[in-house]
Amino acid sequence: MTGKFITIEGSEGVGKSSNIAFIENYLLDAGKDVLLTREPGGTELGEAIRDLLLDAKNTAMCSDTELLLMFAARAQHLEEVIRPALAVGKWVICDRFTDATYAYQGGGRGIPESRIAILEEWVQDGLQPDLTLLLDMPVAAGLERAGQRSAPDRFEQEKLAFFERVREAYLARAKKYDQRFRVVDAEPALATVEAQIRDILDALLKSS
Ligand code: Z5A
Repeated sequence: MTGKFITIEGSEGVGKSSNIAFIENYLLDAGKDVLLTREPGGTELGEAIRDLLLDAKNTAMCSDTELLLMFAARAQHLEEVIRPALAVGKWVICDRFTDATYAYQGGGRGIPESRIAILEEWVQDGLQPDLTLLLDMPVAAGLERAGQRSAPDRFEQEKLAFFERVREAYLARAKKYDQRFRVVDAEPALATVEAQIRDILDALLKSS
């Protein structure tokens, strides 16, 4: 028995957290056994790695270290949480996954895709999400929403141009992998965003 693997992606302030709660409840109401998790993190070791990655004090972290830490956390997450959950038929909702690496470390930091692809193949061994929801909106508007937060982490301290590259990389992946990606317009009011997501989930529920 195999579950479904759903990942949620997007740049700063697009409302991932707000919409993930909706997705979880919608799938629970549909009778699915749901597991909610996140990256970087999702395991005890992964959460410790997350702390290193997000700590605004770690200004000396180079891009390759950042990339390798993302995949170190992911290897643990797949082994300990994601693969076992899928194997017993759970629907795994993951707040960010490898598309975030292509967007942030690839688009944002400028690491070549080919290097990321080597680690992806090594760590995932062919496993890909069944569905990736990309919440998309203009970067400046997203940053304005996110700007209400008090203490920005190491990523949130980046400038507009960084997040523009992140968004472009996400949209390029959505185009390239259009079988599993669905792009959601995240700019309107929450109820309108939820309506788009509901249609996408209904289609997945129907086909499974
Ligand atoms: N990262 C990476 O570089 N490489 C990787 O491989 C992975 C991750 C896996 C942590 O991720 C960082 O890790 C992330 C990328 C990097 N850094 N950044 N940036 P995270 O997912 O934990 O962090 P986040 O991006 O800050 O996510 P978040 O906390 O879920 O924020 P959000 O998407 O912006 O969601 P939100 O908190 O729900 O919404 C923001 C605000 O907007 C909030 O006040 C809401 O009430 C409001 N909101 C939401 N929707 C609406 C609508 N529709 N209208 C009006 N207002 C709204």
